[in-house]
Amino acid sequence: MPLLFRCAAVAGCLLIGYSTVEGSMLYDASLNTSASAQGFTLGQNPPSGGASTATFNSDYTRIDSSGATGEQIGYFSLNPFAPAITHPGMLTVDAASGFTLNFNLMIEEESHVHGGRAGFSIIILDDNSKGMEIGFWDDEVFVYHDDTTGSLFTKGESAVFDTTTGMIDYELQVLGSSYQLKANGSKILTGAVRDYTAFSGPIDPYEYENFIFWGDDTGSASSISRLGSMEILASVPEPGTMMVLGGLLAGALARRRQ
Ligand SMILES: [Ca+2]
Ligand SMILES: [Ca+2]
Repeated sequence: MPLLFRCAAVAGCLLIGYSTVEGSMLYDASLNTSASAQGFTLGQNPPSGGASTATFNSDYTRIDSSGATGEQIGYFSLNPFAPAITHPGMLTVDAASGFTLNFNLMIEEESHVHGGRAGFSIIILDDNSKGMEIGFWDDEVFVYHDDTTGSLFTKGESAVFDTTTGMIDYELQVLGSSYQLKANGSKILTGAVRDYTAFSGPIDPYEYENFIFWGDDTGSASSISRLGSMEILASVPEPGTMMVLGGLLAGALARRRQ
């Protein structure tokens, strides 16, 4: 519900910096088409001949990199070889105004060569390349440090959490300089929004803007995962956002309808 209308229900409330919320479903397994058909780009390393697979049905996309830990496989919201090719449903998101990523995920199994990597990750970056990379083990969820909260891509805050019990609804909320991650409605992680741009490489996805990745992005871990859906919600600040309800609100509503 747009915050404007939620606020409007409270007589006499003061509108300070109100915003509307825009939502976009980026992947919906029930459509029974691949995530590629729905706008994501599948990336694999090696590009061909690997053992890892991505398959889909009407309940989830299943990514299996368990046969080759050194391989990487996952879905990008933009084509890493042609970043102008983006998921048509991706929104402009900004931590300052706030955004939420909802996803429905089960980890069937995960293994890692060392304790600093996860075989399944979700990356989301805003329009300033700020955001989060969240790693999923079978029994733990954690956020990777950037170069200011710790050593780059080492394990940051973490929660002991069983990711294998079924399809779990995760909600990642980012607002300002902090985030929180909920699993089936319960908060499991909170901390600082990260900036991973210190990373450098021939492909440097951490520089991307309005970017999402999900899958196995490391040569040091593997997983089998099921992703049922992914939705992005972005708060959009309205201009002229300080007014008292009354005639000013009526005017604002009239303008919004134009
Ligand atoms: Ca891997
Ligand atoms: Ca960089």
